[in-house]
Amino acid sequence: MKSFKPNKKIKDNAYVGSIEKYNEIYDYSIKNPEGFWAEQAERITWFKKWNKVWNWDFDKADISWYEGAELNACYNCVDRHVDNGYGNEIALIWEGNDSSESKKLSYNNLLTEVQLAANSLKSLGVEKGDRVCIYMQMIPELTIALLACARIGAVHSVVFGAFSPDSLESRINDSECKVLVTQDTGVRGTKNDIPMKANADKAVKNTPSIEKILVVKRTGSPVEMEPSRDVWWHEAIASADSTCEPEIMNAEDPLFILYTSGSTGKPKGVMHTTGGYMVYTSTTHHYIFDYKPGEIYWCTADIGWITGHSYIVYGPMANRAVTVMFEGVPNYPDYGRFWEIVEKHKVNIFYTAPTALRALMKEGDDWPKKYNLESLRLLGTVGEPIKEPEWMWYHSIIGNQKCPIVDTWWQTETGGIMITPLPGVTETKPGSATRPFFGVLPELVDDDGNVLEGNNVEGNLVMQRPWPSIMRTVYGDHKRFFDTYFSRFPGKYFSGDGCKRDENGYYWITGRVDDVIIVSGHNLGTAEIEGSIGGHPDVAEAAVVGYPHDIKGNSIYAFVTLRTGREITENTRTEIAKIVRADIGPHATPEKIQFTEGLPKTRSGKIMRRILRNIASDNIDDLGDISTLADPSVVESLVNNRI
Ligand code: 7RM
Repeated sequence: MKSFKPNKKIKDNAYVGSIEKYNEIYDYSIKNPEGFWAEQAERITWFKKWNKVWNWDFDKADISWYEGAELNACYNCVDRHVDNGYGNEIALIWEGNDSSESKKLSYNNLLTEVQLAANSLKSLGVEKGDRVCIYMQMIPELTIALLACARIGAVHSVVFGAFSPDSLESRINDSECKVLVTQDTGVRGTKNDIPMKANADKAVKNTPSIEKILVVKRTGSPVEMEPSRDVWWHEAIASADSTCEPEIMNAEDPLFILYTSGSTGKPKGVMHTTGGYMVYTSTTHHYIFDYKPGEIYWCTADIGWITGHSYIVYGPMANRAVTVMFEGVPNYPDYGRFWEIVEKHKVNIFYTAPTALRALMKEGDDWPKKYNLESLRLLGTVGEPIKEPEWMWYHSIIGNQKCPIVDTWWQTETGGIMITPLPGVTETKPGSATRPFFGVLPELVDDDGNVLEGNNVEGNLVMQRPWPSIMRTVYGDHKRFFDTYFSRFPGKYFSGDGCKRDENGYYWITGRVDDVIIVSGHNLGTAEIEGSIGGHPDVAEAAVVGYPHDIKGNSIYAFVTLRTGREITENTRTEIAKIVRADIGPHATPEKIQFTEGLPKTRSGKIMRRILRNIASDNIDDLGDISTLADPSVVESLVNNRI
């Protein structure tokens, strides 16, 4: 098993630089959680301190942090830095879809813009507690809109800019948003007129709660404006007052809602509150990205996902970081775009998703090698298990073997990173998210809820107690919150993920537990089989699902994408089968292997196995909802080429 120690330079400069120090802080955080989280809360500027650090009862799905305290999230991300004399420092580097376009906003600039936007929202009737839906691409006004909502105590609900009008409509209706913020059209990769306002217009035909639409002019393409309802952002801010005092919010007042698709039924409105979320995102950003003043930090996620909320906006900005925001995609104008941006802005800390790494790795090493990546000192990943080939590529080709990789496990529901290496501490193993962050107490349980003690065990990943940024409820449906997360294993938070703990106590996420296939009584994790298939040198990516089999119960069906330029030969299938047999065993050998140009993925890169399961089982008449796919067109070719 390969493992990689942080080098001396990294260790010597890190906030936590030894395993002894980590153990000491971790033990303290577990023995005295209230003491630990009271101390970490000092990163935040409070208008009033709390009466009690935490209160919780998992049997009622009832959780609160910093009860009685008062703060404002926007004040913490912007005003206080200006008050402390850092107003001229850069807050946001925005990089447009085309490299000719980029912008820098200082904390002073941001304070000005946010106050104007906040007053514009107020003039449209938004009051403390109202919900504001934000449906935009990655432009600076998106960040400004989030902070403006936080400033006036409005609850934002960001809907990822590629969602359809129907998805937007149902999300607006679920939380009864009063105002919708959008833009004329959007640019992303080769798409240069994404019809944002037109989509919004379709959605609001059936959203009685929407009173006003605030429209940012991004491209200048003509859009229809309904004079009694629609207001241009630039006109609203031109007539807005320049000062807007931040609203005093309670620690447990909602900060935002973010919808996440459940395995069944309608999307869940994951609700996060203010105090605990700010403490946890700033603490994790500080220690895990080991952020030092002046460093350039780039998280490539979209703000439409939790990663963007927590690690582009709130965590970094609370820490007065320079945060990069990118409008485009990794392969436009070519596969060197990420690395061009790293070179251009001298990015020090880079945080991305395995799916992006696989897509880039597939195109070969020449793209990254064209650019100077010397500024990089720390790399991170999030979103799905990272497999060894892409981990090694990231480590050697991008990180030049000198950057620690933090493989961060967390969820929309957790609000912040939960299991992760610390850059100055952890000897990393490719594919393992390693150890819990401070204050996090994971446990593995079997399907009957028995605790699996010791090492070399595998089971369901649960949390024994809350952490400050755990979601507080499913908006409008507290019972669903309880049922989804606290009923399967009473008294514990169930993540829905399977996980093993190895001989060193390292955690390895094996994927969603609903991704388990039982073949002849053997529980097989899809992730494990996929990892094995990925060991074939021609394979770029694989997804496996089960389909019914008379004797074995289920058989395995693998969907496989080859690397660019690799051919399917008459031996490819047998070679893949042989590798799986050797790695895992004959029971895990895929019965069917279908080669495909692409896999059905959500826009955040998660494979929608439900669709693949239906194709594999020949249930092609009802594949279920495919509207949330990044590229719904792959489905047709998958169906036509099924075996
Ligand atoms: C942040 C985010 C959550 C699910 C989670 C896992 C999977 C995320 C990792 C990972 C293995 C990781 N939020 N996941 N990070 N699996 N290693 N480092 O992705 O709500 O969109 O997804 O993603 O299954 O439960 S999310």
